Amino acid sequence: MSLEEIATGIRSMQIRGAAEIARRAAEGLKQAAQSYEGRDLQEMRAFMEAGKELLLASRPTAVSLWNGVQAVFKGTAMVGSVEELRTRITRNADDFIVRSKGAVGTIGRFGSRRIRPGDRVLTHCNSKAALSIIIQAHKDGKRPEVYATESRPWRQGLLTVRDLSEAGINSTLIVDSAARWLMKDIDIVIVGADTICSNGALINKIGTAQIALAAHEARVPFLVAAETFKFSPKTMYGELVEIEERDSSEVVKPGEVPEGTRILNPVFDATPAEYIDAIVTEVGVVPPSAAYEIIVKELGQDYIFERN
Ligand code: RUB
Repeated sequence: MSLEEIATGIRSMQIRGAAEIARRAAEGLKQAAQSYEGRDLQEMRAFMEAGKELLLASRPTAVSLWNGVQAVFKGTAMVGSVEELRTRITRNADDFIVRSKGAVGTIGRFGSRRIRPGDRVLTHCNSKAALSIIIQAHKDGKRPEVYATESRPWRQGLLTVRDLSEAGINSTLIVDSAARWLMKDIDIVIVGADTICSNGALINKIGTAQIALAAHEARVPFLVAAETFKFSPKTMYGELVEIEERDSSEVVKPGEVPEGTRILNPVFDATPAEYIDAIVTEVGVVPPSAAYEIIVKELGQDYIFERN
């Protein structure tokens, strides 16, 4: 797939989910580097930069895309030839993809320890990291009873129940507005992350924040499954996370509402750190207050230039 096709796929949601977006972008940049046929280093740098900008403009909220792209370009300023640049980008992209896939498995194993036999688990949207915990707990013989929200308007909940079914887990689908009603019967909530801010706030699929609020009210533990590349160095330098708003056609069909009705379609929201019990990462299960440390230790070195 060309970078244009990948960017279009991300924009149109054919490629979706924070980790998958990042991996596909890394793979695309690698292919682009390998397809460059010129011999001019400056020209190749400009070609790769254009590709990077195209990908970064495809969806604004998930920092995984930005972190993935940064990882691919790591150390490329030092290289002295087209061949070196190609090799460096290829190696970086491969490393990022392997590490990110490995992280999902590790998160599953760490997170499964937080699930007790027979726990009733609620999840939202379709997060491969959150599902890794649930599926691992199932494999560990804990037989969790899983509830999935529909996740309007894209209905990623249907993907979740399918993923669960393929793993041998029968689950229950609920409409989003049933989350608080159901909370009295839930033992633990597990969701994924698009971005974790330096103050520990979670940015994830719209509706996550109200599920967290309902969990907090009902004293139900709220767990976030997030690879370290979901943490945002940009927020450490003061940047706010842009919440993507998508087209109204995703919410209503033409003619369904009176003319002049405004449709708001924000697709992510922010859950404050105080509603999060723990974040399961591949480097450990941490409180949201550790976000700053994770950014500095796992990602910070690469973003030193941002300080200026
Ligand atoms: C997906 C979503 C997921 C996170 C984490 O939103 O909010 O919870 O991206 O997913 P969308 P993962 O469908 O709009 O991309 O754990 O798979 O990275």
